[in-house]
Amino acid sequence: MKQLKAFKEKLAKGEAVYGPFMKTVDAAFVECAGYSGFDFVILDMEHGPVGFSGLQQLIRGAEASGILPIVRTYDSSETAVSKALDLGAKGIQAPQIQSAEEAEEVVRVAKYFPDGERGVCRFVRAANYSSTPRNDYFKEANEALVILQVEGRQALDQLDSILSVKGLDILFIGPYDLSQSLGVPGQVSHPVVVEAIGKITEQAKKAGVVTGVFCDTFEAAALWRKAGIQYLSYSVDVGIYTEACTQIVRQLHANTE
Ligand code: 3PY
Ligand code: MG
Repeated sequence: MKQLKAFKEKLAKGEAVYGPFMKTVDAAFVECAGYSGFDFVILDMEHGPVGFSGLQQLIRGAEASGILPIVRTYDSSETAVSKALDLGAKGIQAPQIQSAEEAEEVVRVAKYFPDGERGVCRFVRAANYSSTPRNDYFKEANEALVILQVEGRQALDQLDSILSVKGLDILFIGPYDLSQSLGVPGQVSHPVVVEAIGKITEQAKKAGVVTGVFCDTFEAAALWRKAGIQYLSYSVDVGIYTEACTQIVRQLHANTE
């Protein structure tokens, strides 16, 4: 998929990539994100309602509108990861990784031989239901991104070993869970959270690992971009829609009353 190649090229050049989390189950929202110029969408199975049959429609929407479909898996188990990839996700993002062992396990179930031991089936959507020649498919499939979320205190203590895991493409920082684990739930711009994100970013930079973060303000996006974070997940479809509706209602009242 050319979007995956373009995405990787941007990261290799030190550029930023942008995309929202998606919690809606209608592919139209994914298409809107694609047509508006975002680089990727994160289809959220951890906090959103989508199941696997809905997920494949969202992935089709991403392909139709030329945006890279990444799936945040509901956990880091084998089925959560490999089913998302079987349906055509070009990357998986596993939540709540606390140790190098957990990180290695995600890589193991996300990659085929020789990089891992992902369960093999070539009669899946990702292999065009067997139309893709098998050797091409296994090789292409191993190009999918492995993104791991660190968002707990334990992960901070284990960071160096997590960063050394082979097959990790992007280390993603979840500021909301991180804020809770640091004792200031929801306060994502609290100095202790900002300091922790800064430290993680620096540590990852030293290890040569690309970082990502969630932000829901332009100020946070600018701050973290300046710190060197490249994978910027900006807000959530439902939040973006709510914000737009609120502004429209406010404007209508102001202009018509
Ligand atoms: C967090 O902030 O905890 C995330 O997982 C990002 O959505
Ligand atoms: Mg989280």
